[in-house]
Amino acid sequence: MRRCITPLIAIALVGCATQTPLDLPPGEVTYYDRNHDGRVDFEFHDTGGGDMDWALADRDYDGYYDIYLWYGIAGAHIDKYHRAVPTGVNITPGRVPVLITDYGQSVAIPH
Ligand SMILES: [Ca+2]
Repeated sequence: MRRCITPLIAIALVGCATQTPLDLPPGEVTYYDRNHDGRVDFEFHDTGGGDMDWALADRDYDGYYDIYLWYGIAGAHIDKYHRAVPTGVNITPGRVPVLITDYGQSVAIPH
């Protein structure tokens, strides 16, 4: 019986895990160049609902996203993420459409 319970608990825990960008609806995607070096470093996904929007941010401008942000009513959930930033996409001029981006790189990202 114990062997049956352990896999069920594991499945239940996975089911409760936070959604990753792969699970989230892509919505309308816009790209930003925050440090004006010509390379994308912030990708915003507008899903049409304020509590479902999400974004990817390259915190150190090395060409790879470092975190994803999932916006909710009480702020943003931030977690690690690693993927090369896209090339050949249209960069939207101006500031990103959200206030919370990466907290100015001053907040530790959970492991
Ligand atoms: Ca950039």
